[in-house]
Amino acid sequence: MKDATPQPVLLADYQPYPFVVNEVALAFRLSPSATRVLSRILLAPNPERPGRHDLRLDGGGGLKLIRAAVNGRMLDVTPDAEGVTVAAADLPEGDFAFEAEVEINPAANTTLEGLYMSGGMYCTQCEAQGFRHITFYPDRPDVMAPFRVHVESDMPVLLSNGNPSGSGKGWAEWTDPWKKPAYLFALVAGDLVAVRDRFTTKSGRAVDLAIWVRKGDEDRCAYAMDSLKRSMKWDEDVYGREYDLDVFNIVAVDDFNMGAMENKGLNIFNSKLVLASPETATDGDFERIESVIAHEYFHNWTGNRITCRDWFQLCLKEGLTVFRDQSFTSDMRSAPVKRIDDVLTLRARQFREDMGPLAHPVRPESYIEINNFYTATVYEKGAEVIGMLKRLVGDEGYRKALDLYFDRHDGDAATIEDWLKVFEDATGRDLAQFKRWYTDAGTPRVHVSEAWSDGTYTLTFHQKTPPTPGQDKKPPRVIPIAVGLLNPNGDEVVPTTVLELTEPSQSFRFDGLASRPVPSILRGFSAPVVLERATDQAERAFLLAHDTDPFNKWEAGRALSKDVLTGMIAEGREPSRRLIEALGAVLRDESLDPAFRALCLRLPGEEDLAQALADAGRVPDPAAIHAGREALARAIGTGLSGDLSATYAALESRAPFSPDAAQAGGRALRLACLAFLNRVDGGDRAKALFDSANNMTESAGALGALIDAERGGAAVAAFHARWKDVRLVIDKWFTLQLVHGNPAGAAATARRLADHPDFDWKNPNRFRALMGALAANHAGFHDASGDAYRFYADWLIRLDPVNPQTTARMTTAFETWTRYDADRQALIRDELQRIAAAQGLSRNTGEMVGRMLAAKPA
Ligand code: 0A1
Ligand code: ZN
Repeated sequence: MKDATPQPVLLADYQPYPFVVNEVALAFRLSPSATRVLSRILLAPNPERPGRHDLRLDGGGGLKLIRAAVNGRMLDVTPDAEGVTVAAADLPEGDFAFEAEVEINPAANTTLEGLYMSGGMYCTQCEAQGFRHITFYPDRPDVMAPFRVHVESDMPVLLSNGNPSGSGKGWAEWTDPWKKPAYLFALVAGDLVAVRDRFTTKSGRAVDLAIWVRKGDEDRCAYAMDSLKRSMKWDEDVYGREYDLDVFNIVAVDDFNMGAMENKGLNIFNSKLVLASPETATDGDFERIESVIAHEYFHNWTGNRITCRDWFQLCLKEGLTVFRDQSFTSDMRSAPVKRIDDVLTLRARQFREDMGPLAHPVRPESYIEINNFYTATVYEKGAEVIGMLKRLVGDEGYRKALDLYFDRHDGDAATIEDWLKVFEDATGRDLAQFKRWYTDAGTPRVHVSEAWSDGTYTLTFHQKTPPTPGQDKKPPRVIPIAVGLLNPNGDEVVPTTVLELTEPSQSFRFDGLASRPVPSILRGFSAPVVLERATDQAERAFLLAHDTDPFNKWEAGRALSKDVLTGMIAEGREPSRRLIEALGAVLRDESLDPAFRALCLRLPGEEDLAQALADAGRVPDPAAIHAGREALARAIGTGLSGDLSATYAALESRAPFSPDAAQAGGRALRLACLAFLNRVDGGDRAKALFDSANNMTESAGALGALIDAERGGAAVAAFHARWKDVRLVIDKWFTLQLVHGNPAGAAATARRLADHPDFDWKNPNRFRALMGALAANHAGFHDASGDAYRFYADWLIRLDPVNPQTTARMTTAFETWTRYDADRQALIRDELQRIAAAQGLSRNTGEMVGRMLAAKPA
């Protein structure tokens, strides 16, 4: 697996492929350990690359070349480790057909990329570069072609991209009329059953929808199907985009490295993002299913019809598609709650990434292993950048630009330059400075100060972006800052206006005010920046009570909680009465959406507090953070016990379960109350809820609370006994035991659970359920003994040769290592070095630990 010295790929080196591919025909004879793949590829010289060129085709180590031919003439070629070359001299001058027969071994493929087997079925994953493990091909997104696929197998269900074009006993044929890059190729063969439905597009095309699952799972597909139909309708209504084939198939697989994959006409999903019933899935699971089904469906236009020229442009499809799925969820559920959730994720994952050794631009300029760049920066910050663009050009400008984008680039492999150009052409706006959001890494810090005299209020902003690996100097960016002003009595005197920062320092004046206003800055989180402003707890409490912007209302409470917690942790202060009263007021305010109240009541997590402390120049102490957060939760539980109990009791629902946002919000608020009450009632309510719950949201919530109250024992066993045959629920069983309870015992619990017969470590969901949960337990993972670090690194070393992609992603548990004390830094550095030195380490994991080790401790 190990390359001598893996060379980085550079954006600056891009060149078009010397050939165009006009057609691809593939034939598969499936067999678990010896599948034959026959390919016939029609090529022609690419006028963009004049002259004669060798034909270079990608093809990974697992391919056994049986024979190859050009225009029917056999070739005498020997593949190297990464592909095969046919010399220009062996190629005819004009069009020609390259044919090959290769043998591959899907049963031995544990990497879950290329063609592999999961639970007895064949399945593929080709993004980013999996197709080269199936056959020799120009495996790059700018080579697009129509595909015809013939499959022979004794499996009853044989699926591929496009429309079915023939079938008989033991074979099926599929034709995809839309040209596509190889990363969108998919093939599935298995003993599957379909849950079917139908959608008629606005121009009258009838589309047969099917979700393919294992027998017995059919009754957990309804929500995914409903989400699919709503996504199809939404994309027509909001973006004017219709579906373009006669069938749309979704397959659920248990072994999958990521969430899901948008293969043309044949989406493949991690089963956890398809299967759901009230008994087995939480409200969070339902919401995630809805959004990922939408995400993959939306890729049909943003990703498939218009794809990326090269992998540096990944955000072109991912940032835009995340932005689209976020808008969809906002329309389906509560927009303010969705915005707050998205910002929580952005800060927890992307800000963390942007502040550490793995920081990179939304459009990177170099990579060693592209699979390491499916990151929060490319996805989530990529979406934020589009949100800003929309804010700057307005809703109408955005719609015009998108119409132009689809019109101009349909069928293309496009770039960020193309994307920005449609906005410039549609709106007349110069986006040269805006482009820095794509090219410069790092989270800008925006410092605000204010002045007041004679009815004039002035806000002065300074922007500065800290250096990131490989980028020291950062010129100023365009930053849209949405601002509103409130009167001291709480009335809004200046409604939301968007200020555009373009300079390092800039002032904005508001005239004719009767009294000094209270500013509400960065409303709706109008830009992905860190806002720095000297303020006090009284003002935060005021905004929590009065701000008309729901995001900033929540943000004020959040900032207040963080101030109080960091004061408790770093300076030994007492829990704040003001905070407890302010939270009490929110809790009692029935005019507010329960889901919003639940968010306001959720205390910042320990990782978030570590980040806040590090940001303020302090060294975070994980045990002290845990203790401080516990102390505040207890103080709130005691201080608000009456209100919390009343709300908890009032929210008990007798209605039949529905996963809709309204019911889910009620459950979220109820569990938020339980989190505090649990600290004062010794787990009694949690026990009663666990015994009576008829849905997974409450069942899992109650089990977590019982473990926190150190009363988990019998419930943990009962939960396992009840769900032992439902994999996705057993994943939760592993996770709950690691994210709850006394962190001092987390590493020991992890060791014990890794010995459990259900710990099927080669299954990525199960591996993450245990290891990911350990890493998510901040105080447990960072226990001063270093035991958790060691255990975690041991497992990464073990997983790497089996599944390098998942291993590499999970190394990010260590990405924050430089923020801790010297002892912890030394412990983590040792583990990173131990991983780096592992025999035959993959390029994926090697790149990640190499970048992390290059970081200089603060
Ligand atoms: N394009 C998919 C994500 C994805 C990426 C890589 C994969 O395998 C390495 C799998 C899925 C999406 O955005 O949903
Ligand atoms: Zn995507």
